[in-house]
Amino acid sequence: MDWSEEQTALAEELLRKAEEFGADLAGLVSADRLKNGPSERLFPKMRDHARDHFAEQITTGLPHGAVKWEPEEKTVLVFAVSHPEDKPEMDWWCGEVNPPGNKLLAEISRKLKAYIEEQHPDIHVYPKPYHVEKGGIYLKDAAVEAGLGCMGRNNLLITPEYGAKVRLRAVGLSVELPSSGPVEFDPCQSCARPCADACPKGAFSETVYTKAETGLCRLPAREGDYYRKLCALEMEENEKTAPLELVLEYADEPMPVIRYCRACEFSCGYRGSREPAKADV
Ligand code: B12
Ligand code: SF4
Ligand code: SF4
Repeated sequence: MDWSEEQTALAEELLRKAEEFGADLAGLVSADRLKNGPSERLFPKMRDHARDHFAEQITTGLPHGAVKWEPEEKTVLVFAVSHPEDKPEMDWWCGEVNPPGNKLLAEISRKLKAYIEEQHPDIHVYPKPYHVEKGGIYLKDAAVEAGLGCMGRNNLLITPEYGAKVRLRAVGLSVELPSSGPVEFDPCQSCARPCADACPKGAFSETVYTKAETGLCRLPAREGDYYRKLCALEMEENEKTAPLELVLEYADEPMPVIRYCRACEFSCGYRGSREPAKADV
């Protein structure tokens, strides 16, 4: 497609704004490119839907795993916030309190919506919730297609700047804009895969899906060897064993602080260009 000067300028403006509002990385991708993408297509074929309590939260009225799109959504702006190893609290759940990293992501979405609706009132903005079951999208697929990085052998988005240590969010836009991806980047090609060895549940030790069986060439952890059920088991244990701690910022009573496993993320051998060297962490 040939893009007008206005479309190109608007794309640049919105990406710049996302960064001004706190995103460390941002990209654009056409909604059509994401519809019925690899994650959505695999979902009904999954060996078991671990943590199926997500299914209880379906508010879209669609089958579990299906993505709800508004008819006028044309482009997705997907952004990332760095979650460095030396700020683990960005990812902690204190009781029911949203982790600080999650709050920041939601705030960026809100600011983008307010800004776009004020400056470009003809554009509708659809902030995407975290859960696909509640109207969200598959964020890693979107980030790869928008050029933020690639899918790693740890089944996480790996970005050139921050490795896998990012969290994602997106807003849908009712305007066609040029896509910013995908990019040529693959740190896994020449890597011994320490991420897989680091998993406390051995979630990468078995081929769960094959191209032949699923008809898909994009599989979890690329080769189909990420087993969601085992990973989810670890998450459940993290919840059950969360220590009671006093976090004065949130309450004056001790509450459980859940630190979900990040071993496959922290053990990734790739160090992003904007990350400090390991010794400095
Ligand atoms: C449900 C969920 C979970 C569940 C199930 C995970 C799963 N993968 O099935 C549980 C609770 C187990 C979980 C665990 C974790 N999660 Co989680 N999770 C989600 C959620 C809400 C949906 C993911 C999902 O259901 N995917 C569906 C399945 C079918 O897809 P999949 O296993 O990822 O496999 C697909 C990709 O690999 C893709 N793919 C492979 N190659 C290629 C190539 C291309 C070009 C493309 C387009 C796609 C593609 O195709 C596969 C399907 O065939 C997303 C948020 C969101 N809305 O997207 C966060 C999300 C994926 N989780 C995230 C994180 C960080 C984690 C954990 C580290 C825990 C933690 N501390 O937060 C672990 C990591 C597990 C891992 N190594 O994959 C981040 C990932 C950030 C990143 N850098 O990638 C996300 C995006 C949330 C966020 N706030 O940013 N998660
Ligand atoms: S988050 Fe933990 S349990 Fe899940 S795949 Fe990664 S290392 Fe394994
Ligand atoms: S440890 Fe190596 S194989 Fe695993 S995600 Fe990082 S770069 Fe890829």
